[in-house]
Amino acid sequence: MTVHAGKLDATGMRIGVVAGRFNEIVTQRLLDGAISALLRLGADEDDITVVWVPGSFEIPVAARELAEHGSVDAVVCVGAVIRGETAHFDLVAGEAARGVASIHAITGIPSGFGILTTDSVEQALDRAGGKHGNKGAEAAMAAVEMASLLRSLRRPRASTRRAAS
Ligand code: INI
Repeated sequence: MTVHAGKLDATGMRIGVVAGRFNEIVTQRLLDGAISALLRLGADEDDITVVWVPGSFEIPVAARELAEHGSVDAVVCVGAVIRGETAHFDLVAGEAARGVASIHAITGIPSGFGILTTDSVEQALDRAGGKHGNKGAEAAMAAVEMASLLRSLRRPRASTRRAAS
């Protein structure tokens, strides 16, 4: 039996982090959480690229560009979509989620999803370093684990290597 699992080890990884400026009081905290987590997992500060975009709707465009042309092992997306009185919330949240989810399918680079969708700023702050943790940090950890897993899945099997030598 062969079991694969990614490691929470970002040593030597290049990571892109895309942050939406809309609701910046929340997203700056998500970004800080993501960067702290990456450094804690062994990433070098010089290997982290941060990209700011206007809002969550624009996050997938920049994340895809980084994944395709930025020589990164993973991307982490952080944003905050907070419900207002119009359908804008659903449109922005839906497009952001769909766009981020499609990045791996299109580019083969994993993407961590740290875009909050909440009813209030308070709920968002609770999840941006408050009582419910930091979803930016969680997204960064998931991205590192997936990048590590994909490395493992793409490595030729030991038996294949033996046969070839
Ligand atoms: N962008 C967000 O990231 N969060 C929001 O809550 C939000 N709301 O509520 O409107 C939001 N809108 C901006 C959107 O992401 C685009 O930047 C804008 O529509 C321009 O394309």
